[in-house]
Amino acid sequence: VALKVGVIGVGVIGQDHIRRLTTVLSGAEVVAVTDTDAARARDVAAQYGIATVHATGEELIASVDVQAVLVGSWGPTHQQYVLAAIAAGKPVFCEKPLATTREACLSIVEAEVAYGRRLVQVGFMRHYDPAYRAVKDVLEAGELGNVLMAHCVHRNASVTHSWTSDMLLNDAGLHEFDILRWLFDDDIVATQVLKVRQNADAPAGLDDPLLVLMQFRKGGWANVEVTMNSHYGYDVRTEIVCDRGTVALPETESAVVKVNGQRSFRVSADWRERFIIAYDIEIQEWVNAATAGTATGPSAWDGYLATAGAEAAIKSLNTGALELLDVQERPSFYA
Ligand code: NAD
Ligand code: ISE
Repeated sequence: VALKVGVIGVGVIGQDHIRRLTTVLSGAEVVAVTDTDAARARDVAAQYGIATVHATGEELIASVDVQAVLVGSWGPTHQQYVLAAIAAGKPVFCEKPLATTREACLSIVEAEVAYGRRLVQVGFMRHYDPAYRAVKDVLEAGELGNVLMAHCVHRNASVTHSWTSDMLLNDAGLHEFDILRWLFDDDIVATQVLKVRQNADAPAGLDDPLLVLMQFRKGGWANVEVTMNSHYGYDVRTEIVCDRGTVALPETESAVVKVNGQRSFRVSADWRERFIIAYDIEIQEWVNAATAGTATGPSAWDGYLATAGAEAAIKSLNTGALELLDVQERPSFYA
């Protein structure tokens, strides 16, 4: 019997997840949607044959027809919906960020711990990307020794004028705070953000690009370039430097063409194209776990630490200094 899913927020990623739940994955059926843009919710429901359009997220979560909740609305709305899902005892997949402040994330962590069983999975899809998983497998095999450094790149082709400098850190950069903790198998203790000469095509006032440094508890360091106006495409790169070698994401997932003295390959247009397989695996694993009455993958604790990292980075953007992450002890629940 298919898991009955309700989706809150049917913008770009909400619709993309509905598409994959409906036409790609197995074991789930989208039975309800809601969006503050009611006309959009009605259009999406009609397009995918979804039975019910709810007036609010709370109404959707409370519905007896909804067994599991997917939150794809704007970041500032995540806390209220994830808390409501936990209160209802329903598995919830929440797109990143888990919530936009450390305190809001902590309230979710505390609610889940009090509930006594994992219900929350956070949308850090890179954990499901075959290339990132291959890098993680190499690191875990141990032949390369300890992780010392990482050199990373996170480039988007372009952004709208609504983008602010903070978003390079708590929207795009958030993934880096999460995935580097996972790859280093270590917590980030401090971060520093360096401003770079502004890209000539970035909107006035947008600090683009930024260089983000992260210091790890065991002494490792990572540097991450975050660029929002690469022009040429969406490009995510990571090279991990270890005692006895390095391991990196491949330059491309596409075919490499050599002709007329040139070598070339396609660069992804955006995150939807680059991480399409990762999103499919991520949401399928969420459906499987929710059907089994549990949650796996990136947890509320991971969401809390990523937001804490981004918050410290925003502080550093303003002070120019190395800023310590201000975080709680990890509850044994998330060991
Ligand atoms: P979007 O603006 O296209 O869609 C957001 C939708 O939420 C809109 O339809 C909006 O009307 C709706 N909404 C806003 N407030 C609401 C509320 N209170 N209740 C219900 N609906 C509400 O944005 P998007 O690009 O789809 O991003 C949505 C979320 O997904 C963000 O948190 C973003 O960071 C995340 N995201 C994650 C990835 C990823 O790679 N994992 C990629 C893109 C976006
Ligand atoms: C977007 O919200 C994402 O999460 C993408 O993964 C990221 O690369 C992009 O910069 C964000 O805007």
